[in-house]
Amino acid sequence: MIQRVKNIFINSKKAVDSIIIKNSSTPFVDDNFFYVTDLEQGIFEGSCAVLYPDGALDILVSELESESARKSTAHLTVYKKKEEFSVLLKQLTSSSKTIGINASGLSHHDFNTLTEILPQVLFVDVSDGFFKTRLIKDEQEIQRIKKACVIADDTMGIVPDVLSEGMREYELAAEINYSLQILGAEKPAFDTICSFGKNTAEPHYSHGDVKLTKGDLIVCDFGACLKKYNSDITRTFLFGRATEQQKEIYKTVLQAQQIAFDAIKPGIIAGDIHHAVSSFIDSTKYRGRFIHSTGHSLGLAVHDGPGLAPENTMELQENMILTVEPGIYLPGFGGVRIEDDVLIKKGGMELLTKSPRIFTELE
Ligand SMILES: [Mn+2]
Repeated sequence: MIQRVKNIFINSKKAVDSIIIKNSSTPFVDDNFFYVTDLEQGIFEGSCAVLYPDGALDILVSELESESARKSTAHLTVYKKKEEFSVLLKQLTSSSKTIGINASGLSHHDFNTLTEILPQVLFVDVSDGFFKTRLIKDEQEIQRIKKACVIADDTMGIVPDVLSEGMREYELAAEINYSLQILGAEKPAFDTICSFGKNTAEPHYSHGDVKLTKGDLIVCDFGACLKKYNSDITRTFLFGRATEQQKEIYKTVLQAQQIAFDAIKPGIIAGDIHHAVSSFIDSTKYRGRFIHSTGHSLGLAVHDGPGLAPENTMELQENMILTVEPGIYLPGFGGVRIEDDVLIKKGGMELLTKSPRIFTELE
């Protein structure tokens, strides 16, 4: 993990003597703590990591997490009482005058605590160093995300078999979550989305008690979390026979996704991919009905950083992993979204999720 730590310093615009990652209570535990320690288990509330420009890493954890922490190659210091935490953190950072923090992942309360413990230190936000480093995945990260994608694909495969008339959205969500976990995921990557009928017009609807009826569009959007890395996939099915309009919307979304796939390669500006997709949808009668970004970066967090968003001027680079997920949403009628995860490679991309993308009418 030495290289990850070094890269965070290299990718930060501001030079600092060391960097502190400080976790609060869940859900305010910084993913970057797991990024630098490579710990796959544990919660690590209140824990702290100190990073040095040469790639060295200290972690400061409570006794509760000490056994889990030993699985990291980082140099470990254990504190028993809260007062000890301050003393030990002072020792670890004694030669640092300027210390970087991840302002995007540090609570205001914890920032105040740090300034109280280290009153002489100048704290500088180096969150750019974290997110730039995490955008480019190393081999271990790619392998974990690929495995998380296989679990998501295998789970998508069970959806047609478990659907039945009158089934409720939460029942389908439960089947999906069970499948993810029985196939080896630690947990669903996020609150599984299963929407039926007109609820499919709400992109972030999770699931409710609506019953499945003939003619419904079905949107399933979920992912697997494996060793803290995530996949994210969406498929839209049709229960019964599709109308011409449902078929047309689906075809339009599928074409929009293909436009992105054909354009994605290193050197292309992320925002340009989004504009190609959205201007295609806007050239059809569904103008204005694509209401979110084309995709996001994927990794330790499901929304791991900027992706194929309209304002994103970053160039795509090899070993980025992004989602590609165009959709069309008609309030009161329904929506269609198709989402896949892609790895940017030399000259193009590799599709990591492989579930069929044809419009499936299920009886
Ligand atoms: Mn997504």
